[in-house]
Amino acid sequence: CMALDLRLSQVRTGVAWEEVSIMDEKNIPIRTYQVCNVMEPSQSNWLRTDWIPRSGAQRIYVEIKFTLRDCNSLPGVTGTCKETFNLYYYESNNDREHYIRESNFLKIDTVAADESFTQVDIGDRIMKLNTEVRNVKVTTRKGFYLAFQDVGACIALISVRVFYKTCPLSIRNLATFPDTNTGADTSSLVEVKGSCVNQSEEREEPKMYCGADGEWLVPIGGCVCIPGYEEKGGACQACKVGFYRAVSTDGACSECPPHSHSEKAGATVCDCNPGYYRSETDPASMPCTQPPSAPQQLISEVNETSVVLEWSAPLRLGGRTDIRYKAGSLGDVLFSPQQSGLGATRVCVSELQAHTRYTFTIGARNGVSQGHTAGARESVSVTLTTNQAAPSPVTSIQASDVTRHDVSLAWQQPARPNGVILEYEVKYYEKNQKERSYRIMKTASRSADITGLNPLTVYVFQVRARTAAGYGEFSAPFEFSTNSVTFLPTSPCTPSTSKQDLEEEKHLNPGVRIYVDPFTYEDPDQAVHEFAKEIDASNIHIEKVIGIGEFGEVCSGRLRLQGKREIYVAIKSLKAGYADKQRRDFLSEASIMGQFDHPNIIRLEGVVTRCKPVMIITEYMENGSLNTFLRKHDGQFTVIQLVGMLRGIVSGMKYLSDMSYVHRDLAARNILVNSNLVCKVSDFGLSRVLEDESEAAYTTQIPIRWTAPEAIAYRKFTPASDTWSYGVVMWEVMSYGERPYWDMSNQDVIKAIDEGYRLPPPMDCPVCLHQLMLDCWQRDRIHRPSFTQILNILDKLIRNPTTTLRRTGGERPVPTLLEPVGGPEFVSVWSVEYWLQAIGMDMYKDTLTAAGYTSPDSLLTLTQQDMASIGIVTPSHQDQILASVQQVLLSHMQQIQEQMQDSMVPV
Ligand code: ACK
Repeated sequence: CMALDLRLSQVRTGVAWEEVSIMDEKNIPIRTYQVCNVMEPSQSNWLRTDWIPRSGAQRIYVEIKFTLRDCNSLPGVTGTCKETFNLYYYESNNDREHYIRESNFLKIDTVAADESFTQVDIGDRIMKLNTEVRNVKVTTRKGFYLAFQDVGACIALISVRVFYKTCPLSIRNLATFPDTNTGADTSSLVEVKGSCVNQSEEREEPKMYCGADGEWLVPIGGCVCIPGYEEKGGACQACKVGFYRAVSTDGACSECPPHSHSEKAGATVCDCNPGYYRSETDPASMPCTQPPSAPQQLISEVNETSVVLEWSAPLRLGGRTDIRYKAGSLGDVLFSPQQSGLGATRVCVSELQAHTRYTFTIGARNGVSQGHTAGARESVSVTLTTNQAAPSPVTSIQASDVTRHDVSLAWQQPARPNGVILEYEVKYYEKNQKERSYRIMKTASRSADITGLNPLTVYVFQVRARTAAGYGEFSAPFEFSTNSVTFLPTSPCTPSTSKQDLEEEKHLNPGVRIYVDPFTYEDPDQAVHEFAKEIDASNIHIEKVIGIGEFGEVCSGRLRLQGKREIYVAIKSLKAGYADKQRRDFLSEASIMGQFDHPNIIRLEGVVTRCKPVMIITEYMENGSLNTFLRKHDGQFTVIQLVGMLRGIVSGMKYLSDMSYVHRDLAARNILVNSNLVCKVSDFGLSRVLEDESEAAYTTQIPIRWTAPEAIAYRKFTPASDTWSYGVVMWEVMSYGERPYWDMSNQDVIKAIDEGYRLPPPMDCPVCLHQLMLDCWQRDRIHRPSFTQILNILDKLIRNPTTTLRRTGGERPVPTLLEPVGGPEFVSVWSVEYWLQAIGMDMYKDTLTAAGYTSPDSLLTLTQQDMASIGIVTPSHQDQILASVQQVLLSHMQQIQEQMQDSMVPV
């Protein structure tokens, strides 16, 4: 309760009230107000207090102590004697009112004496002391006055106490609630918001209600100690050293889990002891743990060219249950169910080479392995040798040179030959005859010329390979139809199809699109309109000349077609005064281009043939031709960007070769680059094919530096000769537009190639890319990779650039001597250094070279003892080197064997 400032001494007396000093029961003098007009009727004697400020209170309490004479105890009193008095109040802002009219006061209550009178000695009288409390709402003014009205009783006011009630400052659920005045009504509840104590945060908004009697009611919500602190006696105290509290919803601080500690009070997490770790997802309550030790008892079971590896769990799991295993091996092998993240202690390895030594490692990892080691080796390994196995099926059969009776087939070596391929067997039969009657042909090379077929007949071809281990499975059936007409002599080597054939082809082989030679049309305009859209010249807006082409100017400009956005285009025009033949040749490019639809082939928008000049409209390539573009930006691209360009080109070339189109002039100058660095194959002019083929005219037209030897020698233009050119484009790209063979003469280039020399790796060119170039430049065209294979290889490099593209052949001065390949020792592109780098053992480069191990042949005799004697002592390193030596030797032996076989097969 809070007392209000009441000064009794200043209570104004009315006419009848007297201020009297008396002694209280302890003989202390007190002042009282008395009245006792019991003999006269109609009494109304008023006594009021000074102004009392209400100090924010809304309901005040008045406690009155008084004595009252029992009318019966007064001798001779008539009916005028009363035993009650009235209590009044009046609210006011004025603290100094002299006169307040009685009618302005509002009555609080009539007060009567209590039953239980207390006896009080006042002077010589024994009185009974009454205590009465009344309350009233005071909300309208700053303060109030109280008044007492006597109506004819005999009263003495001993004391008047005025107070109001508050709910006292209190802390509930870690929230502080301030001292709060109670409400105005006897039933009112005042809502109060609490504030969180130090080092605590709100869990749910803390609230309580202050009741009319000064009691706090209904606590809601509250606060919780922040992490690192715990609740003690309504406050938040820091966790002691060795304890932690991670989240505010936890209970008290907890002792640090095993293998961890906290050095300061107030820890939210305990740090791991040295050598122990926690993974990102481990809760703070979990003990710190360790990486596992190595798996144990690795055993292998070889089944031909697959292996089952089984092992048991490590000795020490490091205190965790999330152990996973990872298998490793050198080379392209297939792990199932997968290579890493293995939950079970078993993995199957397939697609292994037959008769080959492999080393497999099994490593154990858990949630804390990343960046930490268990101190000891975490993996076990096993070395084994696979058994003999038949070759895997032949893939990618391709037909070329199709005539009425003949077809040339070529195919890829099986992905896993599993030994030296002794021969291939081609089985073929007429499709509608099924396999009732078939013919077999055997060949040592990867191609076969099949003759004596019936015209316009669908044949099914299947090929299988044989090694010492026997025959492999047949390839999937490959269907092809012989022609009804023979080819025009003008395009002797382009495997194209006449219009009539195309119709039949579509009928026989729905879904396979083959390029149609526009020269099989009698009317050249019919051909061009079959494949190209005629554009009205008024829709073309020529802006500027950007170059000179074979037939006239090349301009840039804009094209607006109805209902389409305006686009930038390149416009090739045919210069005035042309002959009919030139018009036909010029438009043949559009007839060819119009058949293609691929993101890496320049797109034809249309042609203008109905008015002059005759024009070919193509998409506009902002960066112009690739060779000039690269020269302009010498050294400015990353290897990945360059490989990205090469990938685009090969993707376009694959599309062309799938359509059976042979480009014949693939070179960086005929690749165009747009603003996004997308490369597109262009220049489909047929003129070079159709010109007068007399020897002299012919060779002057052939781009010698880009052309495969067989195409130079006897005009054998095939997808494989395009592959040769692609190798040269790779070299141009990696050397930023350098001229192939620099300033050597054409004759010298032909001679050098014939002698087995090839362009060296450009500066900073990754080894694997130069290797791919060398593959494209294989003398025997059937050994060159197909565009599909090149595309796959580049995709692999792009997907895994750090391990594949990082290795360059070092900085080489350019120009330099060409590198010999295919010399008598067949080892030119192999080096100890690259090999050791590839298997991660480059630290032994000097050791091995110093001991004379510099070629695959020299490694033939290498043994564990040899290695130990020259200082390679770590058993796992010895294993790894030996396993890899086997593989190196095997692939070299195979290569040599193939080259020897090929040299025996007449080309
Ligand atoms: O190297 P460039 O700038 O790119 O010079 C040649 C020139 O015309 C003669 O062929 C350029 N050129 C050809 N076709 C296009 C095209 N579609 N977009 C942009 N430039 C082109 C080529």
